[in-house]
Amino acid sequence: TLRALIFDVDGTLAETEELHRRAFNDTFAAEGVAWHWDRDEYRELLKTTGGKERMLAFAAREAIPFDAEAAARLHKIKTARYADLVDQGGLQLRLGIAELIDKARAQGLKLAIATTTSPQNVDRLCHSCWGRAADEVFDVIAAGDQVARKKPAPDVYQLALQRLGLSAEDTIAFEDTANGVRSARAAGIRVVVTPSMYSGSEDFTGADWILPTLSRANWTADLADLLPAA
Ligand code: XBP
Repeated sequence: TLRALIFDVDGTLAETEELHRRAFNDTFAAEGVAWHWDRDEYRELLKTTGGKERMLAFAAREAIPFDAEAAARLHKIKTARYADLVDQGGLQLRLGIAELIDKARAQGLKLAIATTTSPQNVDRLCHSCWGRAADEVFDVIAAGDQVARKKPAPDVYQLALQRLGLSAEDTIAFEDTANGVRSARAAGIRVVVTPSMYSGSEDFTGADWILPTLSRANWTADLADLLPAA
């Protein structure tokens, strides 16, 4: 039986990656780092999950001297900048998310997050989009730095399951990227993909469902039998 829905954040709850990209670029400019990531570059860099890891991967590719300490320092500034950008408003939940979450709640399902980003960023998004703190919207929040290996490793989904006190068969994951699908599947969790602005051309092999959005029309058709009757 289905007992919980587990959501990825970036690209799944909302199209956040342009704000992340801006926060990175603003940080580079403010700190006198001569990097600028345009959309094509960022699409490529998104293959590395996690902001610190992404900067390290970029530096390695460009053979620029850069270490974990430098990444951590810049990332702190980037996270503060991202929070400011989210607080300015303009971020919207993707189509169907608010309704799906309300319906899941009404049916007694638990709600969880399995994300590569930080709990602070999840909280800013929840304040901006729901007007509520993250722990008022979700029962469990499993985040990137709380596990050893980021997506596509299963760690963050395993942590979410552990905190929910459920097994994989009791849950469905919602993702927007190939890395996210691999992570959820590696944890044994069925996964719905809604491709996002940056992930549209990825290979979602392994996904149980691919839906253009989670709008009511899509999930009643495809997920109705998985969601317990009201
Ligand atoms: C999204 C990411 C994140 C964000 C940046 O993964 O890869 O790294 O781009 O977030 P997911 P941080 O959709 O699995 O959450 O800079 O806070 O790491």
